[in-house]
Amino acid sequence: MENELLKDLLWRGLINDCSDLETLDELLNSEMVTLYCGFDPTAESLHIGSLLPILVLRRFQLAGHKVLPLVGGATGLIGDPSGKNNERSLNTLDTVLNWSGSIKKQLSQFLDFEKGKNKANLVNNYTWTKELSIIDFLRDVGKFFGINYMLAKDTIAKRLDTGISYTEFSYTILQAMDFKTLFEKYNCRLQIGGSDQWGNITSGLELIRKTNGQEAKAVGLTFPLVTKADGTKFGKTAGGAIWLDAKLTSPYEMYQFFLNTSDDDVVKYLKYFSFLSHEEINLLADKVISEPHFREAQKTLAKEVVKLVHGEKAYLQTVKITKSLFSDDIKSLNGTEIEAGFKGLPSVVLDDSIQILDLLVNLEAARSKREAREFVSNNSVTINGEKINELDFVVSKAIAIESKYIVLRRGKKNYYLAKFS
Ligand code: 383
Repeated sequence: MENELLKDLLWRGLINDCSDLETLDELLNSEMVTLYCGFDPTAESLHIGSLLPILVLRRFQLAGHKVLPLVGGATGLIGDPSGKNNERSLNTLDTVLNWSGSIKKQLSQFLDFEKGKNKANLVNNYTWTKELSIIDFLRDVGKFFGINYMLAKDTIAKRLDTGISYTEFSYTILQAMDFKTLFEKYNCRLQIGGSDQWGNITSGLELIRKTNGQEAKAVGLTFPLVTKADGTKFGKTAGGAIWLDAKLTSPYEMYQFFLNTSDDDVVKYLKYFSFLSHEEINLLADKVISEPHFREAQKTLAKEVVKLVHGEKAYLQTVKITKSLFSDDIKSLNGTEIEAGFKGLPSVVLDDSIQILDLLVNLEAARSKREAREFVSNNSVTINGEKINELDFVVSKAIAIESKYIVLRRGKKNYYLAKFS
């Protein structure tokens, strides 16, 4: 292997499968290669699972190649059976077009659409799929897909028992058409995706080979799906999925998510999700072994990802929230920071001033007033960082941050949030 980018991807563990590594190596070394990766609009935001593919696109762009992120306006209306055990429910055209818009915005954040001859170009398969007639589709495309060939595809084979509709069965042909369309329109030679996309990517290679001739050289490349050493699913937390949209997952939450990475996973994730050099990552890998308690690798990972996804400013704010919470300096936080730092914690809305003992019970920080009394007398309750030891203390708007936020801590680390309406 000659190509520096491929060597880097290999080192980072980002190559799972390639239809023709030799050709790809040659291509990447000799020209600016146009490549694509597709994202189906299945929610209003992309989630952490899409971050790896986006960053791989970014690696290709930084190496001088031309990337075409594709929004699946059409395929999002059909539903990819890959990796799914059940038939998906269909979303309306309005919803999918709406989601396509927000996904387009999110993708723009990671790739350069403005400068240079390799500036990224966003495409949407709705453009070429929406006007295709059923007769043309069956005659011009369907003929190239043998039923046996399709049934042998992993994602389809796996669904034969539980059932698969003709709709989802056809999905792979739509994705194949995309590859062929981009190949012809933009000389797009490479499709990348997670390993779950192998079947769809090879469908495209098959269609191009059959319709554009033997010398039409197109290549498919997949990277592994992100896994966790303990076997649980990456990207899911008790609070739900980790989204790339700051309104759905705050930068602080994302920071905490990566900070919690286990020692067994952290080096792998640094390779996947950061643009740090091999030397920097090797150094951090050594520290995971020699001084794991400092968690420097985890801190670096969390910092790098939050900076990539949300920017430097959001990262600094995250650090501020983390420090303030750690030192109980709640009063230095503003409302937005409190919302970010305490999202998902038990909370109540207050209409009026309330006695501390009642608040403890309301928040379920104490099981009874008697227990609440015990906590206060034991000095184990703070409000906005200040110890409360009067049993008849009244929590009012006047002491709330921005006249709204009351952060209650019981014991060392049980936090609760009350908000004045
Ligand atoms: C649609 C039309 C194309 C090419 C690709 C597509 C989308 C593709 C798909 N991808 C997943 C998605 O949209 O479903 N059929 O959520 C995920 N991708 C990437 C990557 C991944 C895949 O967006 O493995 C994770 O993120 O390929 O599951 O012409």
